[in-house]
Amino acid sequence: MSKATILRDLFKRDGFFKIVGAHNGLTARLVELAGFEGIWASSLEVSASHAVPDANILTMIDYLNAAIDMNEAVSIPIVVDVDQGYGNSTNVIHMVKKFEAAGIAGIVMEDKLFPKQNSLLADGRQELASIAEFVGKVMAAKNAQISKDFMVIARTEALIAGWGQEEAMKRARAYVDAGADGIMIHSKKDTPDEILEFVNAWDCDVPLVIVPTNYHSFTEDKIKNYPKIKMVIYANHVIRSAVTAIKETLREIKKTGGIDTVSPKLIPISELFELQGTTDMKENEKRFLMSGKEKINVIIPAAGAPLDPKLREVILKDTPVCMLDVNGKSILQRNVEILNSLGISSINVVVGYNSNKINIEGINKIMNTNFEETGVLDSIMCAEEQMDGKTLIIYSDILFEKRILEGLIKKDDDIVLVIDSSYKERKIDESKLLDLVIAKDDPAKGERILKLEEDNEIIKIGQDIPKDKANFEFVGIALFSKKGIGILKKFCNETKNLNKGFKKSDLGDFNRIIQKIIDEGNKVSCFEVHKGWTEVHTFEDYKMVSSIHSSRD
Ligand code: SPV
Ligand code: MG
Repeated sequence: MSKATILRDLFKRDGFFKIVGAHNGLTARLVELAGFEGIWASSLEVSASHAVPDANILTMIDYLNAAIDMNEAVSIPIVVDVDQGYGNSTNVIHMVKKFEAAGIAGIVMEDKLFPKQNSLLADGRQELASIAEFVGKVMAAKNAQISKDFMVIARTEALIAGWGQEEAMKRARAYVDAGADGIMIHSKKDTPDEILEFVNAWDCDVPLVIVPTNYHSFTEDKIKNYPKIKMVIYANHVIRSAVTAIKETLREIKKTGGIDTVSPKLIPISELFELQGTTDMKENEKRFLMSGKEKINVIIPAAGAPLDPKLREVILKDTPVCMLDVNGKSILQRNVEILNSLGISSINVVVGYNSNKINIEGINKIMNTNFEETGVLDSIMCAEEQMDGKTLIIYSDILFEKRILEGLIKKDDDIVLVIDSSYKERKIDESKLLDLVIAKDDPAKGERILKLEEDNEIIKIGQDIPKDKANFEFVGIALFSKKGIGILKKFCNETKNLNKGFKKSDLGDFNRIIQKIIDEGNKVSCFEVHKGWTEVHTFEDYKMVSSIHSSRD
């Protein structure tokens, strides 16, 4: 339902309803939270909040922007005080177009001349437009609106200007004839007498609106006796109470020489955060920002010497595998670029063998001095300090497509391994040891797939799994939540403590520790891919990736 319809329905209800003046999103929200039915986008409040007089000094755009802020902050309708429409009928047409398009429920337009001055100003210049001119403006406004429910309420300032009851009545009737959806009758007297005289004489079937700022003793228990009054505006009490509170706070800070005594009297900062929609923002962050933009630490174990003699002797010489040049760019450089493009910049590379050859900008090198005697898991654990939150472990000798990481980091399971269902299709050297996986569910048949939602999990992982039993291969990429990385660290440290005099790969390989984690009842989830990655262990692997990766990427 549009806010214009909601406003119209409020006018159809029995009795009257109250709207309260506000000047920005926050004050409008406070009005809604207090349970009022609508917002009065008061020209007095908005201009005062800019510290300028309420005298058409701000422009239509200033009032429109303030109204938009208020409208976006609340779910109740906004009735905008549009002064005299900021000009003649031509300005009115443009004004209605703008305010209606912004979702404003209705406007109150007054029959004063431009520039107007506030109605309550003691010596204010209260010059009225001719009836004919203002009738033209009401007709222009009604003609300009698009939806049938947008409300144009005409405000006569005849009593404010001292032109008397008869003039007020003549004007109000003429504005109704011009199509006004309501009449606001305003008075600056300190009793409701002249308003009541008007209300009692009112005989049109169009609702009345009042603003009892000066005749404030006319409270709701009295207003209810006048059924022609349908909307009551408490026009400026929000900004006046704000000024009262601000002055008091400033006075106390000045007087006591600090904020110690005043702080407990104020709303906690947490309440301010809540008021400005921070909870919603955090919720949205979880839903729509990549992994809630939780920082991801990357560990790349790259300490070992290359295993394949042909690769080492012919191509690498004394370079670590991660620095292997694949068409003009090293494996590590390519992977760092993918990580950076996903906003991941905390990249820790555990180095050992010819560590001086690993020179890439934007990485943190961590030394595994014992690299000759230890394995991949020991290298990972060299970065234990860096594993203090969500952690991505990536083997140093693999190339992969960006989409794999893009999908993986959206998962929020505690431990997720990337597994590939294509290994059976690949031509593989029989002697090559693969990190095979038995997952609970088989891969889906058919085309290249990338399953994000399925809840598959790993049952077994290891190089000793019979090839015909396995349904996937571990790619060498694993993601751990803060809790998940805690589990990995706990298992590694327990293993170390068990083996006193711990040395040379006692920790076992990564697969073994994952298997242990599973065996002790922890869930290890998976992110399934079909191709899109390759490892570079051998000279043959190198020839293959060189033919795929061009120097352009
Ligand atoms: C306003 O709140 O800006 C009004 C009401 O127009 S009054 O200030 O009484 O004129
Ligand atoms: Mg006003």
